[in-house]
Amino acid sequence: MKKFIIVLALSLATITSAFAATAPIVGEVKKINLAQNKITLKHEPIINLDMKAMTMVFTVADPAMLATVKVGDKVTFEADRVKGKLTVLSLTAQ
Ligand SMILES: [Cu+2]
Repeated sequence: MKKFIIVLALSLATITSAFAATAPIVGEVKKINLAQNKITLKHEPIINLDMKAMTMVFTVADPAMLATVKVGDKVTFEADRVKGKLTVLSLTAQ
């Protein structure tokens, strides 16, 4: 019985993470626009946004993020639609 409960807990954890609002995405910085608070990223498919791999412009949630990366950096990031704009919520250089 105890084993069953552990298995159930693990399955629930897996299901919860699979349906999380955002998931880390692998990408590369192509362009940084400090004046407009935007970043161009070449990204892998984004499941939560139903997007294939492409290069596109995102708004960043926090302008300070733009100072942590440079063009050419490989990054992991999270993105979602915020007030209708595709927005980078977190950004980390690899
Ligand atoms: Cu895209």
